[in-house]
Amino acid sequence: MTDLFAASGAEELGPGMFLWRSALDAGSYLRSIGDVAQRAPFRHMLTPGGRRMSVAMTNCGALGWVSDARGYRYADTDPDSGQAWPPMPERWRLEAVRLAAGSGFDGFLPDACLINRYAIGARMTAHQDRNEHDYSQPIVSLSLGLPASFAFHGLARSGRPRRVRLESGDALVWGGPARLYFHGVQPVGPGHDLLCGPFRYNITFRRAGPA
Ligand code: MD3
Ligand code: FE
Repeated sequence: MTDLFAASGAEELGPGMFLWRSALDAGSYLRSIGDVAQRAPFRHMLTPGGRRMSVAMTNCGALGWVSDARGYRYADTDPDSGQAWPPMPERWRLEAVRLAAGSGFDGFLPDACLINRYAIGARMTAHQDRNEHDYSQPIVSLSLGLPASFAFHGLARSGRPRRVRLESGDALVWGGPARLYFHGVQPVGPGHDLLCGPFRYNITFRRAGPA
């Protein structure tokens, strides 16, 4: 923990990685997730290899992350409806920009917001996020509902990862040298969250398109 960020409440896990504990009002986020999901329902996408992802996903914002037999990419319409993704709530965007700036990343311009829903047992294997144009822009992630063990490596997937338990209301900012780190989520354990029931939600804000 650096003194600079200790004062503002973030823990610097490593260069470019900032953890903000209890930074969010989970209830208000959950309501907005419901609004997005009414227009763009959660769905289990297929990996390029044809496997059904255990995490259910949807998106809001100008661009949304999609996966299918053709690969991983960002799309400006929901492939299930042919419609534009629902707009990114302005309060979400402002919060993401504020968290990025508070972590040392001024000028964050998110145009994509991926919403992950983990039922009990759902997980995300280690991967890099590299479908975005500009790796100088950070990724801001918000966790709601059931806790999960988040695991991260460095620029290679090798070796034993470091682990962080993410709880409802926590925010993570990844930029600079950490932007291309391998990371994943261990299977979510059984439990019940007062707001989110048997689910964990993760919202990630990204700059996906060109500046
Ligand atoms: C580190 N989501 O959607 S969020 C993803 O909890 C994703 O659902 C996880 O990985 C989740 O791609 C982790 C934290 C996170 C997001 C993006 C990163 C960490 C990151 C990009 C680079 C390095
Ligand atoms: Fe990721």
